[in-house]
Amino acid sequence: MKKSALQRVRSEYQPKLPKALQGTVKIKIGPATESVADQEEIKKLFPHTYGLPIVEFEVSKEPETVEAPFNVGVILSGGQAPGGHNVISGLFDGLKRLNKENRLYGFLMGPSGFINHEYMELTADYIKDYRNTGGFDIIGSGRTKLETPEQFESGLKILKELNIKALVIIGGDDSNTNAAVLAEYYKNIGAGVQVIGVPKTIDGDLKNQWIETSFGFDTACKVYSEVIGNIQRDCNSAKKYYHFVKLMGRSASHIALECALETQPNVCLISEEVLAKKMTLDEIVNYLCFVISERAKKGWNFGTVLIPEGLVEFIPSMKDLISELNDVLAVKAEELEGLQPHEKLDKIEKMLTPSNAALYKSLPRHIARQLSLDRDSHGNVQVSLIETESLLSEMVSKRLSEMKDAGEYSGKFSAQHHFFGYEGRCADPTNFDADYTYALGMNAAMLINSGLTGYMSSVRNLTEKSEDWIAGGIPITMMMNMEKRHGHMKPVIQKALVNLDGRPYQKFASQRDTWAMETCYLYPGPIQYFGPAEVCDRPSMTLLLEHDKDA
Ligand code: FBP
Repeated sequence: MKKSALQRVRSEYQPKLPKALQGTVKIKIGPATESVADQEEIKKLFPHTYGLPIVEFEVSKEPETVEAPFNVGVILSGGQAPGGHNVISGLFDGLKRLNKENRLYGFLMGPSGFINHEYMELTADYIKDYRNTGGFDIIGSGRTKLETPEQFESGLKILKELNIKALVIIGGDDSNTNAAVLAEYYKNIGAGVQVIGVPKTIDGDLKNQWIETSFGFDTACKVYSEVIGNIQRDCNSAKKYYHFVKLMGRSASHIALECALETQPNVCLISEEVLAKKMTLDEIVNYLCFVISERAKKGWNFGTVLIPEGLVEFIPSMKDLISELNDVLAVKAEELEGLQPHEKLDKIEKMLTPSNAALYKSLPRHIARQLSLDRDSHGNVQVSLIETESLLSEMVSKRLSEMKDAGEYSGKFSAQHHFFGYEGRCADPTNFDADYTYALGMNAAMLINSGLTGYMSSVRNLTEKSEDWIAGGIPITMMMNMEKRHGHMKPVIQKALVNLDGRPYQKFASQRDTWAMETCYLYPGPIQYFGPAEVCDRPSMTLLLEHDKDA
């Protein structure tokens, strides 16, 4: 395989491990746990894996003992996140450290590879080319939901055939919820298979008191921030455009917030705030027009606006519309099939309740069309396909001309649109993500060797030096509560949205007016792998602020 100069050098990088994982480990078992809410229901649903203790690994003075050999399977689930390859490298190295005979199998293209028995053995030679690289191409990923007993039974057949005693599922909140269900199922039938989850998603919404961050968030935000910084420099040089930048993150606005803290744009919208204030689309447009007209008074007809990908679903009126559209598209699928795009839109409009029909009609046609596209496998609207950045800029442009006619605005408005999502999801991991993911993988091997199931690999204390990170496992049931999904109450891991009382948001809110009226751009520059630790190993601002550190 031909490699770039950086690829060649970077493949030699040896990720830093917490002290506890550098040699033989000793397990420290904590007290029994409870789920974050709905204890009785969750306990009933997980009779074998509820209430397990938190565990931590410590340095052992005992010499390394060679354990009996065993085999492990691994699945990459959902959207790519930088560091997935290092989870697998760390898992592989941990297994080999325990016993050279241990084997690791990768299921191909996500959970479907497990269900359909598509797999490969991961050898040292094969893994070598993927160390410290981005992407999930080592075995591929997919979004098949692993949730039915038939799928669990089908998977069990291949696990037995390959003599696999533990399965590691690298995924987001849904995939880890399903990992917990699978762990319970296998325990209940005495299958003798352990299941361990690893917290992945660039969206940063799989986090809580025990999981400080999901991997990939750090790298993705640094990639986006570099490019936003570059755009801001361009913006400040030519002084002629407003750049509307949509940032990935299906639901929560953690990515937009982190990028705002890193780059100090003129505006950053936070979906959670929009929801809390019950803001309408008109109010958002008015706010943008206010900032733009104030800046125009200073002769500044340029600026940057960051928009979280999930915004439309947080605007209450849009949320109602999307929810009714979900029903209409599901129930009236046959009637809508085969219609020309414009006929489909007209027909849908007639099927909606009057207030939703009015909103639907007021949207630019291309946005109405995007809102009416097929849903994903979870029944959700595919927010990454909705051009919220152009929706807002078109509405702003219209309002500004009205303001101009009324003599309230005399600037020039010209917009550029960007969507940063896929560009950052497969970037080579930062040192932080490379170290964190390698530790998560090595830690998963130690959890398996300790005979545990239904646990999430956890590495904490992440704002300290990596040698002081705390490694261990958190029972997944502990992070669960009951939520309504597709009309039924289900046990799920609580999703972490931006906390409006938290330090990252508070810091942003205290400075945004200055960023709006002045020009205070920060230019973070590209990710650095070699150089001073304060540049190369710095965690995200979100993580630092959440842990009461300066950022
Ligand atoms: P995960 O939650 O699976 O990590 O994926 C997150 C994400 O990258 C979102 O930010 C984005 O909305 C979505 O995936 C895009 O999905 P797809 O890769 O299917 O286009």
